[in-house]
Amino acid sequence: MKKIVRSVCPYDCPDTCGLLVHVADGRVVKVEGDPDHPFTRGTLCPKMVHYERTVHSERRIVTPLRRIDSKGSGKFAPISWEEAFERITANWKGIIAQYGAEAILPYSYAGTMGVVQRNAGHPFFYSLGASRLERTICSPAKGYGWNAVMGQTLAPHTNEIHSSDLIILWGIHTLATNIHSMHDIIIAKKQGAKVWLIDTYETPTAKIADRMIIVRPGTDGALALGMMHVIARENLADKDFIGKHVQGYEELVTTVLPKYSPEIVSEITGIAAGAIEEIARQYATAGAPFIRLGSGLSRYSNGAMTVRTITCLPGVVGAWGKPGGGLLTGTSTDAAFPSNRVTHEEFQEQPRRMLNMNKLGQALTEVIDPPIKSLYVYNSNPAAIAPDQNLVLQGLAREDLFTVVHERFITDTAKYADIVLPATTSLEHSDMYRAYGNYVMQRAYPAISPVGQAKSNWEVFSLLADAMGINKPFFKQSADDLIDAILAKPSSWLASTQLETLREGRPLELSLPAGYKTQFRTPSGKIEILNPQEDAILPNYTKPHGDDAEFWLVNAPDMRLLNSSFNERADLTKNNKMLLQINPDDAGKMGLKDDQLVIAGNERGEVAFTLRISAKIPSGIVVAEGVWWLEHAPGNRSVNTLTSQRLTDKGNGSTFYDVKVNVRAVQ
Ligand SMILES: Nc1nc2c(c(=O)[nH]1)N[C@H]1C(S)=C(S)[C@@H](COP(=O)(O)OP(=O)(O)OC[C@H]3O[C@@H](n4cnc5c(=O)[nH]c(N)nc54)[C@H](O)[C@@H]3O)O[C@H]1N2
Ligand SMILES: Nc1nc2c(c(=O)[nH]1)N[C@H]1C(S)=C(S)[C@@H](COP(=O)(O)OP(=O)(O)OC[C@H]3O[C@@H](n4cnc5c(=O)[nH]c(N)nc54)[C@H](O)[C@@H]3O)O[C@H]1N2
Ligand SMILES: [Mo]
Repeated sequence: MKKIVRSVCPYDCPDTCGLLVHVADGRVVKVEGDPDHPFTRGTLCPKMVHYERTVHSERRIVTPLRRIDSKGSGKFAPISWEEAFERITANWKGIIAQYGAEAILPYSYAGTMGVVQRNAGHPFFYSLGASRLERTICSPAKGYGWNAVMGQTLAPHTNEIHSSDLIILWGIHTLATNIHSMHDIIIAKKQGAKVWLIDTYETPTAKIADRMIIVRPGTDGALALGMMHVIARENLADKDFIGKHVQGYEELVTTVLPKYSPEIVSEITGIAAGAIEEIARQYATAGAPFIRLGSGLSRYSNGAMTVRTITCLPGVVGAWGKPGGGLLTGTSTDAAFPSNRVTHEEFQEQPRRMLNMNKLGQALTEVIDPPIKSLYVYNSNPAAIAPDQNLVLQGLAREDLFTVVHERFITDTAKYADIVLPATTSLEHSDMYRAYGNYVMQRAYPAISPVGQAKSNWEVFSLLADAMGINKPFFKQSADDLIDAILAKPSSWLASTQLETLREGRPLELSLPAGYKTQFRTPSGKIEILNPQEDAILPNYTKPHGDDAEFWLVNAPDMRLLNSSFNERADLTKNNKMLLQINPDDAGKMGLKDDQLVIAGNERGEVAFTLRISAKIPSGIVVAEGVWWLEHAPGNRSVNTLTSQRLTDKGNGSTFYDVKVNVRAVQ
C-alpha cells in the first residue's frame, strides 16, 4: 500500500519545513518538501532530504534497555516496557522517600519542536514535584535584548525582505541555519538589493553576500554604537520618525554615543574606522534596510546588551516606517494558542527549585540539599550539547545517579543511562508545530506505526504518571485528544475558519494585523532606546568575558548536523573529520601544518581536532563547526569540553562562543 502523507520537520530550526512523506508497506521510502508550504515552498535541507534514513536507521533503539556494564560503556540488554517502568518507579519511589522529589531532575530541550511532544514532560514533573529545569540553552539573551527595546511588538513577516534594498545578515549563518530565507533574499537581489554579512569569519553564507564585514567576537554592540555615532554626527537620523516613535534617542546621543567614535570602535571591533563610517552611511541612507539577526552574537556574557543595542538601529533610521525595512530576530506565535495548555504549571503543588540547564555539570557534581539522585533525559543530548563536557560526563558517571534516557539513538548521553527507553520519530506520532522564523503553523498525524517498540514522549509520560500513582484525567488523553482540546479553544489570532486547515494537516499561515510594523507594544508605545525598567537605562558596551588563552573559539552550527542530531547518519558524517580551522599566519607562526592533529585546550579541558588552514578565518580566531558525537572525535572529547557554564548578562542564557583556547600540535 502506497500513500503520501503531509508532515512537518520537527527539528529546532527557524524554517519548520512542510514535508510530503511517501509511505509504502508501512515504511517511509522518500521525503520531499511540500510545495504548498508558504515559507519553505517545497525545498529541503541536505539533512531532511533523506529523513527516511534517520527514521529507518539500523541504529534506532527498538526496545527498552538496561545497562549491563560500566556507565559510558554503552552496553545494554533488552528488557520489556513493564520491567523498565518497574525499575524506574522503584528507584524514584525510594529516592522520593529518602531525599524528596526535588532529587529528581528532568533534562530536555528541543529534539522535537512539536508543542505536545516537546512539552510532554512538564505536567508530569510538575505533578511529581521534581526540580525544575531552566531551559535557556539557546537564545534567551537575544529575546531579552529585543524585548528591552521593542517589548511585545510583532516581528516582521519574512516577505518584507522582498522590498528591502539593503539586507544585513548579522551573526546568522543563513545557508546552514535558515536556508529558506534564501528564496526571499534572491527575490530582493534580483531587484537590486545589496546583502551584507557580519560575522566573525567568512562562513559559506558569504557566497551570497555583496559585502563581508568581519567583526571581533562579542563586539557587535560596539559596532552598532559606532554606527549610531556616525549617523548622529552626520545628521542622518530620521528625526520625524524618532519624534513620533522613539524614546531616548537624544539621551543616547548626548550621554553614550560620544564614547563610540569610529576610531575607538575600530580598536574594539577590528573594523577599520573608515569602513565603520561607510557602513553607517549606507545603512542610514538605504531606502529600506532590513536586518536578519542571528543568535551567534547573543551567546556571549554581553549578549543581551549586544542585541538590545543592535535593535535600536532601525528605529534611529526610521526603517520600521518603510515597506521592506525592519529587523527580524525570530517570530513568536505563542499567542495563537498558549503552550501552557500542555505544560500546566499549576500541577506543581508547591514551588520547586530551578536548576539552569547550562549548568548541568554543576548540578550533578555540586548541588546538594537535596543532591540530584536521578536524571530523566528526553529530547536532548546533554553529554554532547551542554557546556563543560568533562564536568557533565563526571556527573553522568556517578554510580549513585539513576539515569533514564528516552531516545531514538544511543547518544553520548544514552551511553551513561541505567535505563534507555525507545522514542518515536516525528513520523510515528502526532503533534502541532509552529515556527520561530516565520508565521506558519501545522498539525501532523503519524505517517507510519512506531518502529519497534518505540513510544512517544506523551505516551511515556502518561504511562509514568499512572505508574507513579498520579491520577489526573489530563494524563489519560491521547496526543490527538490534547491537540483537539487546544484547538477547541483557539485565540482571536486563529479564526475558526482556519481550524479546518489545521485539522486537515495542511500548513496555515497566520495573518498579521494591518500596520503592525509601527504598532510598538512597549509600556510607552514607543521604541525604547531608553528603557526605564532596565538597570542600565541606555544601551552601552561591555567586553565579552573570554578566557585566559590565545584564540577565540567560534563553535557555531555545521551544515550537516542540527546541534548533535544527525550524527547517526553515515551519509552525512562519513568523510567527517572534526576540524579546527585556523588562519595561515597563525598556523605558520606555530609551525602547524594542514591536516595534522592538534589539541585545543583551556582551563576546562582539551579536545583533539584535525587542523584546517584557511584564509577565511581571521587571525586570532579558530573555528570548530558542529557538535559531534564522541565516536567522531579523535580524542574522545568534543567541542563542549572547551565551553563554559557561565551565563549571559540577562536571560540566564548560554555563552557558547564566549570562549578562548590555546592550540598546540599533538606530540
Ligand atoms: N544546519 C544547522 N542548522 C541549525 C542548527 C545546526 O546546528 N545546524 N542549529 C539550530 C539552532 S538550535 C539554532 S539556535 C539556530 C542558530 O542559528 P543562527 O542564528 O545562525 O546562530 P548561530 O548558529 O549561533 O551563529 C550564527 C553565526 O554567528 C556567528 N558569530 C559567532 N559569534 C559572533 C559575534 O560575536 N558576532 C557576529 N556578528 N557573529 C558571530 C557564527 O560564526 C555563525 O556563523 O540554528 C538552527 N539551525
Ligand atoms: N558548542 C556548541 N554547543 C551547542 C550549540 C552551539 O552552537 N555550540 N548550540 C546550542 C543550542 S542553540 C541548542 S538549542 C542546544 C540543543 O540541544 P538539544 O536540544 O539537546 O539538541 P540535539 O543535540 O539535537 O539533541 C536532541 C535529541 O533529542 C532526540 N529526540 C528527537 N526527537 C525526540 C522525541 O520525540 N523524543 C525523545 N525522547 N527524544 C527525541 C534526538 O535523537 C537527539 O538526540 O545545543 C546547544 N549546544
Ligand atoms: Mo538553539
